[in-house]
Amino acid sequence: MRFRLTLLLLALWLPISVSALELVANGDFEEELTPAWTTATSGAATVTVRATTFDGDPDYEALAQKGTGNGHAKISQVMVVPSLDLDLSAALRCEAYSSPGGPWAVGGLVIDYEDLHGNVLGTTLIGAKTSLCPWHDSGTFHWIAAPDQNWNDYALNLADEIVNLFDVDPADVQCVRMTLTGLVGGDC
Ligand SMILES: [Ca+2]
Repeated sequence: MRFRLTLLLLALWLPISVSALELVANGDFEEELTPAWTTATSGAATVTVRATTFDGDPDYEALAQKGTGNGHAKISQVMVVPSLDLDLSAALRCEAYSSPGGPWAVGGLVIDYEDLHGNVLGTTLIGAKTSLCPWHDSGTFHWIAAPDQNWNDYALNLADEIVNLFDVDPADVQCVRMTLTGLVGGDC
């Protein structure tokens, strides 16, 4: 049996804020995922849940997981942003595996910079990928590699981060979409 799997086990704790304004609804997952978060899946063996048991604390975390076969599991939220001077913090545990010759896999947090019409202008991705993943840094894409498969804390200022996306004009960005993603193959 060929073993093709991507696992994304991640808790998102992301108080994204401008001054005292909290932009992410239910960012600690202490309430049911919907309606603040939207889940989407394709393919087999997908999981999009929240639970208290993914780390050692009694609070909730969220999991987006895609198992064997092409497809994805996503938990996302889009927010209108008054500016990109936003401090994002997230605790993530990101994993990606593939068998030799199998499809590539990605697990992580996708940050899409969008206009008001939902057009993606650029993307930052924090996560793990397998060696055949075709996504590489460009003028519209910046990869931040998870250092290992343990829980790690990340902190980004989005105005500073978007400088890495040199083909994106920050003034064009009006929305930010956060997506916990487990992805296998070219389906994204
Ligand atoms: Ca917990």
